[in-house]
Amino acid sequence: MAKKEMKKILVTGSVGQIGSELTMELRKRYGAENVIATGRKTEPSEELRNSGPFHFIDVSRIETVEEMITKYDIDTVFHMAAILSATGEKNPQLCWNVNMNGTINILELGLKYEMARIIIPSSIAVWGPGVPLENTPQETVLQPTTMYGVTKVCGELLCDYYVARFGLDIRGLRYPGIISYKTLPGGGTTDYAVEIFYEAIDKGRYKCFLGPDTKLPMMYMPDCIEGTIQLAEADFSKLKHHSNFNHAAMSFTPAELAAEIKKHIPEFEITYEPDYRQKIADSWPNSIDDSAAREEWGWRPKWDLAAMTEDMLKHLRERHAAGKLYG
Ligand code: AKB
Repeated sequence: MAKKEMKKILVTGSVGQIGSELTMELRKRYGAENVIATGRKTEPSEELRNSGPFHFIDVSRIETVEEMITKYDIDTVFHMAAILSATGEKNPQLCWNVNMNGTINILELGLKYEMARIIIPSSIAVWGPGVPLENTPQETVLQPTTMYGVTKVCGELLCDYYVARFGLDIRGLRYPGIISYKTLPGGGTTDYAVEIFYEAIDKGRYKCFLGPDTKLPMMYMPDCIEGTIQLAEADFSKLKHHSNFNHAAMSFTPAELAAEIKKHIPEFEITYEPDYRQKIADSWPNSIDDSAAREEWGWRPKWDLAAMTEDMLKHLRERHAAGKLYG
């Protein structure tokens, strides 16, 4: 019989853009000593290392994960470690190895140690050409054209299989592009929407690797963290979906984001030089329908484009003034 409480939490990918902020919030809510942060290679920030346990592991090597689970009597995993879309296209085998072997290792250990809960995010990358581009429904054909998308579709199916076959409590959301000012993202197609803020402040101009009219679903980090924890804490018996909730907040194009930044930095200039990431972005929806998340666990985003832009610039200006824009 699985334990039901989330008491001892392991976060994989805790040095990454989402993992780093998620770990700090979980430490606030569940106690610093109860949240074990892990990463693969990148050194953690001082905040992350000094606020609770931190270890290096490799999610594709099951023994390194199992060592953490037995050492700390882990009952919950937030599995954030993944190779994202752009890096995945440069190195598809690495993407498959980390994303698929990492996921099945976590699921197998979840069974072996009768875990209370496992949270494994998915992404808007599950979609490919041919889906309705506006308000893409929860249930629609999943035919991604990137390796990252392939691993996310397989991951969703695998998670749902472990729920149905073994009764494991697994939850996951399809993240849009996530925007934040604490940790830079790496290897994604939506990363332009973070880089643009740093360069607007640092140089007053930005060369965007996507074209001006490339509309994509996006979300500010506080909404991402709140939604992730809200889903993790939701009543399992009320969930009809498990591993694949569409998770939405706002959608915009690079030109619309630049216009919003210009309201605060009138001299800001943007130019466009689309590269290989344009093709990836073109295969993803413009906006997604998150009504299943709203109905089944009460999801409501708080941040829109205007509020997010103002907040990003405020925090990054403070960092710039302190000579620490890039940390
Ligand atoms: C990426 O761009 O690859 C990620 C994602 C949308 O999952 N940010």
